[in-house]
Amino acid sequence: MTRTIIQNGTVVTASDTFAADVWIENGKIVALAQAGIKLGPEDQAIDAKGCYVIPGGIDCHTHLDMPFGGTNSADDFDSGTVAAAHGGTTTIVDFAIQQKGGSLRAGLDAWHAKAEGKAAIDYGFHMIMTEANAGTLEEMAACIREGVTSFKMFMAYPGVFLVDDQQIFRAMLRAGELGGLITMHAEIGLPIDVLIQRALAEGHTAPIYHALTRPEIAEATGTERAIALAEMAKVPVYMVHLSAQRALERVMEARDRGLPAYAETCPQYLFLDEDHLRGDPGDEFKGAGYVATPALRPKHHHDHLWRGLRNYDLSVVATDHCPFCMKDQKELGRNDFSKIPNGMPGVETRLHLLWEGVTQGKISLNRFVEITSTAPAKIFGMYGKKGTIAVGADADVVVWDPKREKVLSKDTLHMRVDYSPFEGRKVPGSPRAVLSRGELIVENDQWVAKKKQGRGQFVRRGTFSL
Ligand code: DUC
Ligand code: ZN
Ligand code: ZN
Repeated sequence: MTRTIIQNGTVVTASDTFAADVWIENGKIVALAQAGIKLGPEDQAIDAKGCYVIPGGIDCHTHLDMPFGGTNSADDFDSGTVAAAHGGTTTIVDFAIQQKGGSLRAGLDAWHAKAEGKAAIDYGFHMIMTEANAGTLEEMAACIREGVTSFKMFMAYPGVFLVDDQQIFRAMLRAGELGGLITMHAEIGLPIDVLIQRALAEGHTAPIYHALTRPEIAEATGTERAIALAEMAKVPVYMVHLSAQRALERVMEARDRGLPAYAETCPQYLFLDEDHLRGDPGDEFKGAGYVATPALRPKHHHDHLWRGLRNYDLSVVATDHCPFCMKDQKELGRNDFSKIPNGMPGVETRLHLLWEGVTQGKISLNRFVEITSTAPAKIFGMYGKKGTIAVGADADVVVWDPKREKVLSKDTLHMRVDYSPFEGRKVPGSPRAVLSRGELIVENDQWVAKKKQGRGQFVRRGTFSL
């Protein structure tokens, strides 16, 4: 029987760092051993000398092939998952969408159809609920039985995604009965829309107005309200894409009171700031490449978010990967910032960027593993199978070379977009090898597995159990 051994590396989990070889059979980790086991002639050896051996990244927030803002996100399940793998991510959780007036079933079927035969790495789904009515509340049970155990609801985007507090509260109660988890886009969208209409009426059309019409307080208030609703329903709640100090303070306050309030942030909120939305002198529309929601914040928020990650007030770093090309897509909003499709590419660069945080002493090596893999696996019902290096786990493993520098650029990355928000940035580490269920899929920046499209499997996730 062919076995794979990852030799000479330092294994890093969320809790431990130790020298061990990792033995893999039939897609699973079967042993962690100190040197000494002899290789057979058939065994495949991967050298990890000088490298860290970490669990494959889990990006629990992506939007592949998503209709949004009058267009479709530029990566589909083929290009998006291949890009993820090149960056050391071996599992994604994407957002299926319930169309208004449609069923959860139809939304889920549509997302399975998008992913099957295309995804190159393993994937799960959250379900975006645009209506919580008797029918969809009933359907939540079927989603959970099928391994789609988390739901996203929006306080923003009136007429598109926004649901009112009563619907959110009903969905929370139902999730509580079933063991599901409600995740929230916690920005209060009704007043935001008034600010947008006022800015446009005053003739303000440039990308920076995306930030100026979505103030921090709108997110902080939404966060507080989401936590209050979850506290009333006696359920956990998870804030997606938290971007700002005051929103974080609401989460801290809740956690200090012992509430199961969780939050993720994203690399764009740790590394980029509001000034990027101003574009270049003479080319203010370049700022459109930085339009994502919530908006990028002034620089001083970065330190608060890093502190939140260190102190366990923020649990996860995901990407909210939702890429749109400048040409033809971001262009839709050239004369109206509110028509710029919302989102940025990121699924491939998350680990690279956070590694920079490790090298700068902002987070520890173990915390890096925890926020990029272990915590999302635990919160979203995959732990044991995904999210750690342990006997019995899927052999989703990254050999991370801390000395392998890389220049981030649209020309060196695999995401299907015509720009990179991090163009020209040199990052200090990169994957040397990436394995998915024991198969070597990326080595030295090259796709090396025989199969690509369709090799990824749907991950049936468990109920919330923290
Ligand atoms: N929220 C997301 O999570 N993704 C894209 C845009 C948005 O508002
Ligand atoms: Zn959102
Ligand atoms: Zn998103």
